Amino acid sequence: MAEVYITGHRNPDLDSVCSAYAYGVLKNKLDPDNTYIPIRCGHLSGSTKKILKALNIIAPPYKGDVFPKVSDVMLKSDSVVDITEPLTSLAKNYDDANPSVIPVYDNKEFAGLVSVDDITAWFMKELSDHEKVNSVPLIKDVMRDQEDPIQAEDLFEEAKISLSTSKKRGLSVFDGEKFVGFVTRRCFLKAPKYNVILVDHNEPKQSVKGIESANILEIIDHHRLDSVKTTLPIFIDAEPLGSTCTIVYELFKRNGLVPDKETAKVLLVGICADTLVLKSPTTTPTDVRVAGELADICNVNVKTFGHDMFSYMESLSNVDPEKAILSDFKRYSEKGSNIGIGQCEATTLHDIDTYKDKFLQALEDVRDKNGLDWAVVMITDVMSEHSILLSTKNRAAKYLPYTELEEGVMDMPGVLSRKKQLLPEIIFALGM
Ligand SMILES: [Mn+2]
Repeated sequence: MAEVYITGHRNPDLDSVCSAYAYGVLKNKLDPDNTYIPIRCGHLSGSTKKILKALNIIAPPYKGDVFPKVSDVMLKSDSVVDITEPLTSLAKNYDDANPSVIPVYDNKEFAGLVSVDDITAWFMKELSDHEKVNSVPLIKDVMRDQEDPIQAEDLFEEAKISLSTSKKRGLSVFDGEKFVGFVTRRCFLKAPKYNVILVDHNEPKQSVKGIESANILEIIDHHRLDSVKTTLPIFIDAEPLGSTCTIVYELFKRNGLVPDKETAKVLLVGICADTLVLKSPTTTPTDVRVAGELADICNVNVKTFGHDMFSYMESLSNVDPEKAILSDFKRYSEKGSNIGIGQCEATTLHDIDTYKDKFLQALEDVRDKNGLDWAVVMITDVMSEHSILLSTKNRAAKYLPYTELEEGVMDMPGVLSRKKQLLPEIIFALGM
């Protein structure tokens, strides 16, 4: 029985979170011999949190990396041996497991590790002093100084170095202040690998930290391929559809299954989010059909459901502008310029005056901190299919085909897609 993590990318938007959740449901049905655990490897934006909460969807738990940890290899000992017991009481442990260290206790409190080296050293001294062993020592008589404990959450590779540079055969492992196990050199012979399925992304730099040290089992995605390398052949389902949730639903169907009502709702959320309620130019007929089928399962109307969903979003006048810009921010290198394009969704553009100045300021900070030549953010009102572009000063800005409302603020009626609509205009302007 293996554990397999399913993760979206590091900026966990609704499609990422929802596709991980729903694919976990499907995989656990198809393969009950293993456990599939949806996770997220980044923090949720305020709006994503609000929408999930309003729809009673619990986001997958946060897991920042898939590097192997001490807790994955540490040993535990069931027997509780007290340091006041004679050394012979360890005989059973040696018989059973032949360990190089054994944890011992002082009145139920962890007292330290006693090692074969401790025991050998005591006997050698006894023999050199008296030429024979006169009595059976107590465990506390043979125990020597202890090395500092390591933590269960410590990285495997770091703990391996700690132990190999120590004179000890084993180190005790703590979880905070509590003794939880111990490691010996044998624990570090081979690094364990986490099993991971990637959804809604395939590029290693967008993925959970430590992905290069994990086994990637599958990729389910709707982005361009710039994929991680794998050692074994894997299952990949990459389709140019509006959302990963659409692909996940198709996988349910291909396996002769229908998602339950809750899972259908989660999938519909992901589709509505990525396709801006089926209005974004990335929307395909498949997305439209799948959204309809999911809406039927949930007994809702796609439009109403999607619009309600977006109405739970946080007003941009209440958010930290830099965080909001960076929560969905993509970098491009085009025509010798480094540019960054953020996108924020809003339920209305009428309140833009209340926050545009602090967003323009934050854009300059984002540009400077990230070594960019030009930073812009499109504020998109999904319902009215309208965006406003906020932009740092750049000589190419005047070549954009949008009406300038005031300095750094441009009107973009009908523009919803960064990738398909705005980016080509930016590239064109840079070439002028
Ligand atoms: Mn997506």
